[in-house]
Amino acid sequence: PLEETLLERWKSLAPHDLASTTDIEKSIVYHTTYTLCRHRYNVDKTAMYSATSHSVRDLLLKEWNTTQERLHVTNPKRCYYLSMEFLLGRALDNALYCLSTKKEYAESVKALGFSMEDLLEEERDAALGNGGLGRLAACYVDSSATLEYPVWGYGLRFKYGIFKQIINNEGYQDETPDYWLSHGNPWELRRDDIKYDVQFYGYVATKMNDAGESRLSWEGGEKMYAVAYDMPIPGYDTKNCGNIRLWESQPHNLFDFGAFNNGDYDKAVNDQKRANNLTAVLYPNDNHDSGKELRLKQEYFWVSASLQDIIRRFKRSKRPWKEFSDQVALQLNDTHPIMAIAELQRLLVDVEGLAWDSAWDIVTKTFAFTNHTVLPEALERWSVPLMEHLLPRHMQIIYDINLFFLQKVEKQFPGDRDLLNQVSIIEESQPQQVRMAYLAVVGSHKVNGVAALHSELVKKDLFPAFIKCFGPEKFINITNGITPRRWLYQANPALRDIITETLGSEKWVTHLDELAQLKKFADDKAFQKKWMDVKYRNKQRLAKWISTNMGIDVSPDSLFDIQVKRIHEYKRQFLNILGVIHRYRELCEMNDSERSKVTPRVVIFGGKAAPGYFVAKLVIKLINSVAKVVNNDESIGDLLKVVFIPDYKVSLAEIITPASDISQHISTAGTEASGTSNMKFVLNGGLILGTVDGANIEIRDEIGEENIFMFGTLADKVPDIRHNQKFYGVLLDANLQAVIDLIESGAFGDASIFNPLIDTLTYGGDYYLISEDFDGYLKKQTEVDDTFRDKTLWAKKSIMCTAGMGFFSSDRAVREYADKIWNLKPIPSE
Ligand code: CBF
Repeated sequence: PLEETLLERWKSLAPHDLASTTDIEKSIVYHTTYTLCRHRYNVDKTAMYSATSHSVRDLLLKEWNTTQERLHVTNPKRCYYLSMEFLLGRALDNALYCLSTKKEYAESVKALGFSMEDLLEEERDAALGNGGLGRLAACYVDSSATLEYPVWGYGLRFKYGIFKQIINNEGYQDETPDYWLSHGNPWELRRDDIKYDVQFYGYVATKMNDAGESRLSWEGGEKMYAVAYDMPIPGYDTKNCGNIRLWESQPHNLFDFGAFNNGDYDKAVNDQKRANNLTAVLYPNDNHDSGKELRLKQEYFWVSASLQDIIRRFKRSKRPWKEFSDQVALQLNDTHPIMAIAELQRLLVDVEGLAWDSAWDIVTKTFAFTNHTVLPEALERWSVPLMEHLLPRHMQIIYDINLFFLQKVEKQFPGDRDLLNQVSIIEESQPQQVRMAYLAVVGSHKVNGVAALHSELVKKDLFPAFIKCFGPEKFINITNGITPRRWLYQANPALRDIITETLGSEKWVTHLDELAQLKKFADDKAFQKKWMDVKYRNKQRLAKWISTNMGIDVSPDSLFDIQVKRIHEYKRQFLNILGVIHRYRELCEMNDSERSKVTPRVVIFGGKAAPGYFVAKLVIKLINSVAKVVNNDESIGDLLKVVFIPDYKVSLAEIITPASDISQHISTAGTEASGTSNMKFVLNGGLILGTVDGANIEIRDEIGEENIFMFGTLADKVPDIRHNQKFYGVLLDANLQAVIDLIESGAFGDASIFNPLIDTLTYGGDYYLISEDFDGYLKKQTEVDDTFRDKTLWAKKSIMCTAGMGFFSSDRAVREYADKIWNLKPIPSE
């Protein structure tokens, strides 16, 4: 460390704020010249975006540094959010809003000959995630930074994020790599000084330590470096700045000179290739475990580097090990980071020399686990032989954790063999499997679900035997939330402005409950008009996007009905498109007078299917085949249009979400843990059509059941219906049968293509209960049409929707985590 007098000198020389637009212009020109090395005759939009981002980044880094200094001095307890995915989207607009400097930057950019809107469009989405889980992590780091909680995210720096989706001429999904880093990334900082060894394979040996005791030690195998990249996360209206630390894999030996000298050029760079592969791609599965060795390697690489980094920081505090959990909280975002439990135990016992029990006490007080799904196919299990091969010492540790846990259970419930089987971390299958979620329950002090119904199902269906062992208190609910900054303030400027004008301040941006005051304006005709004008403008914006990018003209006077999310059987986009075909069939049979009474609709879909998920990809194909027929049927005109927006991502969601009249959240009851897009749509004054599932239920409770269209089987009835279907077969709803007949007639092209999809309704039972729910769905859709024709009623409902959404702020959710799980206090920046 520098001497006191030198420190003062450094402080006096610290860069100043950019006080005027001239300062901002100078800073942009500086970065164009020196960071990008571009001459003023050679500045295009991409360069200008980059220079502007570097300039904004300077402001952020200043806050980042003062935040770190503050944390260094106060040394508070910190929380680390371990998430395989952070679906951040674009950074520039968000940073400008958080720093309250968008207006000044827009003026400066204009003065330099560019437009801010154009520059914002230059930015590639940071798409390091698949769907809800990754976007939730992004909302939580935003809220943590805004609320000044000392929280860091830890993840992986994937060179290619989620693939880019292309819809080919036949209407199928194709995938191409997402080269999101090809123009550089101004929002990250590579930290060459922060790197750790991560080991794989090898064997376990017994060694003597300095005190002459024998210790197990992991030897041999392969090593890689994990190199840190930091992404500053701005808080809104605060000088606090959060951070996400992402790891990139690097080879230990960059170049094998021996091999090179022997003429084996491929071998000379072999290590480099292997290492680079490790963090190259994000697995594109949502709610599905792929069970691949590379995935396990990624998971271990990430948690090992993160824990080494966290331990290094802890050691700097010079506190004794027994205080580790007073200093550190670790949140496991779903099953992907669970190996961290075994890794922390290994680091404490094998490397730091703690006794097993002391180490385990620390581990269980430090970790907490969030479950995001009850779908069995998403709960990771790793085969014991694979684990023994890749992580031999961890496998021993897991066996020991299991043994000691089962011994305790046996003591508590003597002779209960069934219970032992039910809670064992090792599944006795061929080959044996490690049940990662069970390891998480045993190794954490709290387990939470992400919406009220889901948290009940976690207790009832996933971990019932563990309730017996640990009691119910270990299992809690924290309903998800979304950040109002990105999902209203930034995505919907027109609505933002009338809310602020009506409420008289911007307090709602950080205190979302304030929106409740809008209720008193719900019947006010003038306010309703303003409100619906905003919705109309947002629909125009989306219509323009669709026309420019897809060549399809849709009318903003129609009802915009949107379903955007990952394509998955449980989310039932299939039900939606079957409903569209039913609507088309009815339209075709109507005379002109009947047609004149119809509410015109634009049905918009968007979402990616995992590349190996055949049925989901077939749903995309069906949607596009139906769209082709319906959109080209001149007799139908604007009464029905179908649009599949390709490559759905965060930046598109920012345009799509504010434009919905209705959005669909129609999962089979009990399958969608929470959903968060439902919250985004309602926050933006969109009504929803949904099943009694996930957070839909709590949204209904907050906004009032008269403001939501709900239908469908209840979760507790689902098992019986499935059971009956097995015995008696599926009785297809008559309207549904007519729809299927139409598909099978070839009305949407070669019908045989769709056979595997139609078979999911009949062969072996209609697992997702589409037939069961079809009639209720159609009836609700009719109710939607009728209600939409009553403009005053619709406007009132729309206002009531936004007004009731205070609870769903991620600020509330993060506070709950901090209070109920992390025991964390904010560290004020001023
Ligand atoms: O909790 C966040 C989201 O996570 C998922 O996307 C997931 O990946 N398991 C769930 O499917 C969503 O219901 C949930 O909102």
